[in-house]
Amino acid sequence: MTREIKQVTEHFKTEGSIELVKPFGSGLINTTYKAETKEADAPNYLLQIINHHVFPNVPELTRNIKRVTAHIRKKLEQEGVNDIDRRVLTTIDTLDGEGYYKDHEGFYWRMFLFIEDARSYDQLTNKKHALTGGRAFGHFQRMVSDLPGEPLYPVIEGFHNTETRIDNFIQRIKADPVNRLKEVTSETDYLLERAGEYKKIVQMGRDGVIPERVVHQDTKFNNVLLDENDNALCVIDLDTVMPGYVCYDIGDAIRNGANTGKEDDPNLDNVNIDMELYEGFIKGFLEETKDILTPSEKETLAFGAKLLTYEQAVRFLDDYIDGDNYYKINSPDHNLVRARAQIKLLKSMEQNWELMQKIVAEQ
Ligand code: ADP
Ligand code: GN1
Ligand code: MG
Repeated sequence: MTREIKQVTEHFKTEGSIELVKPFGSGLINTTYKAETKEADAPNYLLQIINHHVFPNVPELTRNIKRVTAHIRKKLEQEGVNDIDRRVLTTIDTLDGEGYYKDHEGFYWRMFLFIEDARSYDQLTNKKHALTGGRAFGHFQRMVSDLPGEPLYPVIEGFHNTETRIDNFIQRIKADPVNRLKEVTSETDYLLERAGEYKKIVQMGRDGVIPERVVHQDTKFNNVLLDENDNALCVIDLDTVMPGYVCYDIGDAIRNGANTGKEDDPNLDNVNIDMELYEGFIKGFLEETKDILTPSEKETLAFGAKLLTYEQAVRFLDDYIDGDNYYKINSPDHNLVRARAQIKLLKSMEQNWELMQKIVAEQ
């Protein structure tokens, strides 16, 4: 395997000679490797197999990422920022000048410059992390808010469209393809009772109450690279950057980051919203974005946290009922454990809802 992967790297315009390729990171969608070069003065690289089932149109996905990274790079240059290669992803082309390489088995590969001395955390370990995460995603939002040209390609149609997510979920429940519905009726009931409430954002967009923007849409804290002092370097994992609503980004950052437990915590007593971390994310995000958001958008931020948690519960449970075709799993009931943890987190947010709104209003 390693020899074959090394051969893949030969199709890219790299400096130095790659001597080691090893698995890297903990994402649920793509497969990531670090490719290390022999020479001390040659950079290392990050190599990924793009999940072609999740992202069917790799050329358009690649074009989106190139447009976004080129725009951010230009702005950082104009601002005179040092160390730009650590502040934005650098895409590496193939020898044919393409942004990806398709191998003989049909796998799509891509490469970035490896950002050295950076780290990312699957879980926050202190309060400052929340402020840092909020600022990082807010800064990203500010950088891409004036991306010129045609809208980005919708790489996953309806990605955070709760209306279609719920419709698909209902179809899945009806089909019950692997006979798992009987185990999960209390969870499906809980989610379907709330379906009406969670169609609100898509409706507000359709009515023109909130604008569509370029948004990241996968704002897990491990998608922020931090330096050795835990200051944010750059936002990564740009596959889902496409048109959407701003509450998706802060909402998913809180869903993922302001949880006292893990995303897949089997012990639901561990899972609650941490209101201090919540406040950190909101403060950091608004510090960066308050001048560009409309009053109506600001009003959707707290709701975004509930919305993305609701949606993620639907997505994990949908995948469980479907027989686990989407997310990588580590045990047969992993998606169910994940869905239950998201439902517990949502219940905790429902209990803290007044305070969640108050914190946004006070900024
Ligand atoms: P996934 O979609 O599977 O989450 P990511 O693009 O987030 O994949 O990459 C997985 C992990 O690899 C990240 O969490 C981060 O730790 C690391 N990583 C990604 N890009 C870089 C980079 N350019 N330099 C250094 N580390 C990176
Ligand atoms: C996936 O790729 P990764 O692991 O950062 C998923 C997100 C989910 C997340 C849940 C393209 O993110 O939407 O919120 O898992 N990405 C895609 O952990 O579906
Ligand atoms: Mg990631």
